[in-house]
Amino acid sequence: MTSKPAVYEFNAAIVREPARSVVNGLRADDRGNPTYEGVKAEHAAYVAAMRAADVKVTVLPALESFPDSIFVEDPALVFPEGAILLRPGAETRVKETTEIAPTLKAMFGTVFDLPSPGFADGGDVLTTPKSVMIGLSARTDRAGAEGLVASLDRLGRKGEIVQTPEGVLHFKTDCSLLDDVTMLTTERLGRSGVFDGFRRVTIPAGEEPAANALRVNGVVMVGSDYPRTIEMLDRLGYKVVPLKTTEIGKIDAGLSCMSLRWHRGD
Ligand code: CIR
Repeated sequence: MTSKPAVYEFNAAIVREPARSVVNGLRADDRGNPTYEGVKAEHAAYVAAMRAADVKVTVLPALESFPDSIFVEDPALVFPEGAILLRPGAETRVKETTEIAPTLKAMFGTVFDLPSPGFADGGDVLTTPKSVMIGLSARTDRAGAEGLVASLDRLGRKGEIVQTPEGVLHFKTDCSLLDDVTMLTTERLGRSGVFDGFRRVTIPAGEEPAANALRVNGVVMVGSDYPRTIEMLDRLGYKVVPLKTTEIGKIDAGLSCMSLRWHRGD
């Protein structure tokens, strides 16, 4: 008998090539447009790191009409048991769900739609061994979160509604799971008490965007612009893979956003 994979064990992922329009991606504060070439290079390195971590990556073509469509994490959620098509909270992103739906329907036996009404972005959803945490934010409202809890229940998963810190794009902008019991978190999110059942590793002040790291199998992918976070995780014994996120950071993205990941049974 084989044991159940850990929630950070993945053998399959979906990514989407950046479109040239990615330079017009949504952002809260304008620090200048990212360059297309820069985003493309960061995306390519990310895909290579996924493959090096033994993940089979399916690469979808770019969608020029959707500048933020490289961030495939937001329009859907995937689990070994099935997928859930979400309704992103930004108007320009809602139809990304329609674009990714055929791929998910071809790859998963079970695909649910988020019930109406409400909105939910995958960036607000953190799967842990205890529950699937859903952060309320400007993108995920109460109705969307409650609909998602109902969809998760149909997949046999427990949803838990929490709060994303004020002014933070997504719940996972500020946290990531490092292992079964440890959460990497910003000080502001850790302070809220949502991770009281976890061991907490706090991001050094000034490196907050590093919180959107990504544990994949034996490695933790971390933005290479955050040396103190990298050193801290290294000292704690994690095998860190630094990846450049400078360009995607200009449109408020980090490392979880660029893939949908799951453990595919045979
Ligand atoms: C947006 O504002 O929707 C994109 N510019 C960034 C999305 C990042 N996605 C994520 O954190 N899951």
